[in-house]
Amino acid sequence: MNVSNLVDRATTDIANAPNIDALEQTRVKYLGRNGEITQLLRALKTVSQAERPKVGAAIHAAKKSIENTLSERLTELESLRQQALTSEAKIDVSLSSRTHFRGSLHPVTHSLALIEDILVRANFKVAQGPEIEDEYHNFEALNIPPNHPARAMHDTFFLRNGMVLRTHTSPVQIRTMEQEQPPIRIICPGRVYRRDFDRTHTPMFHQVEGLVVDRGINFAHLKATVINFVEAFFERHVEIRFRASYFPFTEPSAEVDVLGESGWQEVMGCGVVHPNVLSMSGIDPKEYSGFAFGFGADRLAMLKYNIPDLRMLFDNDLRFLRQFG
Ligand code: 2U9
Repeated sequence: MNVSNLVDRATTDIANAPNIDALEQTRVKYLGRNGEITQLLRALKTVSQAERPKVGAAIHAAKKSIENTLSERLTELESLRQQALTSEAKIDVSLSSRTHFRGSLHPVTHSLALIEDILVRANFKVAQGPEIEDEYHNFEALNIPPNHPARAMHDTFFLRNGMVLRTHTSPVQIRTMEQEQPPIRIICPGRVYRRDFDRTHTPMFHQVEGLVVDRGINFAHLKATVINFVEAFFERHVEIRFRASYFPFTEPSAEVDVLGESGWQEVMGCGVVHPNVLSMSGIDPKEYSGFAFGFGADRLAMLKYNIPDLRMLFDNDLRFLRQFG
């Protein structure tokens, strides 16, 4: 039984193992269940009593030695593998990075947030209501009876169940007046729908309407509110004119124009709430009066950012939208 020869062979095998898998096979060859060292240990019982301690010690020393050599080679092979992996994954730190864009608010979302911020700071509360309305709240309660020509002007989307897509957010104000007595000071932002599609009209747009009802409210309160709002929104001094107009739900009524680069631009409508509108919703017009205004937030965004075509706001063209980051 030549133990030292066995250790020499094991040492050579271990040194020649090219990788971790081969090394494991070498370990099994010598130390595994049927490995050479294991077999020697098993054969120990055939050795004479006198020789057994000496031979046993020699085999155990050989086993220890092979174990140490294996463990050293394993460390070596692992570090070689690590080196190979690192040099394979070549990272070129001089390569320029891919361009990526940070998201931003849609110009209409941004304008709506700005509008709400200005008016909430002016002590208006935000009120909301359904986009599918009955004709009473969308028309009749606003002093627009059936067959009134103003109904045709609204280009209404009618639903098969007799409801309509609201053509303005005014029904939200009606619902508020039905439930609350003055003082009322609300704005109603939201989506509205009209059958209309060209450079300055889209079938869905975002309206913001305001309503103030209290004792002694008059046109002067309306004027001050509108002027302060418009200048806060455009963030500059603005030439403003109030041009007499007509709406069924306000009397007197006016449209508001601002002076832009291409002359006067209409930005909103407004007026003193018609007494019929107050009384239909349960508010006594002899005790209270109110003013109201309404505008398209999309249209205001268009003017603020010099957008030539309202439809651009709904195309979702990233080349357009990225300009508002
Ligand atoms: C109640 C009473 C009165 C809201 C008003 C306007 C004038 C108006 C248009 C502007 C452009 C709609 O978006 S647009 O097409 N709006 O001109 N809106 S006064 O008056 C109300 C609303 C509710 C109870």
